[in-house]
Amino acid sequence: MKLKKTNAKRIQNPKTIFFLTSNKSKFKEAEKILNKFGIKIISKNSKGIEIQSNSLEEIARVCAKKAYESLKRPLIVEDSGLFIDSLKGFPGPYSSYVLKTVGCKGILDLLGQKRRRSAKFIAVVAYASKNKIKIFKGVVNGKISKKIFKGKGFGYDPIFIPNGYSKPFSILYSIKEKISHRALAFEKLGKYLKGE
Ligand code: ITT
Repeated sequence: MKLKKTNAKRIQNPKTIFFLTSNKSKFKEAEKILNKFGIKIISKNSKGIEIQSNSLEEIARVCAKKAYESLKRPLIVEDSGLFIDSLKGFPGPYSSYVLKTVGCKGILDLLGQKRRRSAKFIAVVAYASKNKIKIFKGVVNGKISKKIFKGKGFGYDPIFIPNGYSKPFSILYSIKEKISHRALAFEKLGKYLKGE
C-alpha cells in the first residue's frame, strides 16, 4: 500500500489510528470525540472486511482482526445498531441494510401505533494493535418517535428520542455528541489510549 507523504508522517505518531468505515457521519462523530484526547484518526474504506453475524461485538472484533492482519497498523472498527424492544431487537446488526431499504419510514410503519416504543442504540468499538483487540461499548436508551423529525445527523437520528428528552437526536445534535452510544464508546477508547 502506497501512502501519501502527509499520511505517512502522521502514521509515525503512535496516537494516529486508522478508522475503517464507509460512513462519513460516524467518522466525524468519532473524530470530534478522540480529538479531545489528542488522538488523530484517518478514514479508510472498510469494503471487503465486513462479516455477517447477530453480534455487534463479533462483527467489530473479527473485522478489526482481519484488517490488522493486512494493514499491520493500529486501527478501529465500529459496529453499531438500533435495537427496538417490541421488535425483539430488530433491526440490530442489520440496521445499515434496513436503513438503505425501508428507511426510517419503514421502521415507523412496522411499529404502527404500538405504545411500547422503547429502543436503544449500541456501538461496539474494536481497537486492534499489536497482539491485541480491545472492545469498548456504548449504549443509549430511548424510544422511537411517532413521526420523522428533520434536522441534522444521519441514519435513525430523525426517529430516536433519548430518555429524558422530547426531541430526537436529529434535533438535539449537540446533546447527541455527549450522550450517544458512539460518544460513550469512543470516550472509553480515548481514556484507554491515553493510558496506553
Ligand atoms: P461501516 O460499517 O462502514 O462503518 P455502516 O453505516 O454500514 O458503516 P454499521 O454497519 O455499523 O455502519 O451500521 C450501523 C447503522 O446503524 C448505520 O448505518 C445507521 O443506519 C445506524 N446508526 C448507527 N449509529 C447511528 C447514529 O448515531 N445515528 C443514527 N443512526 C445510527
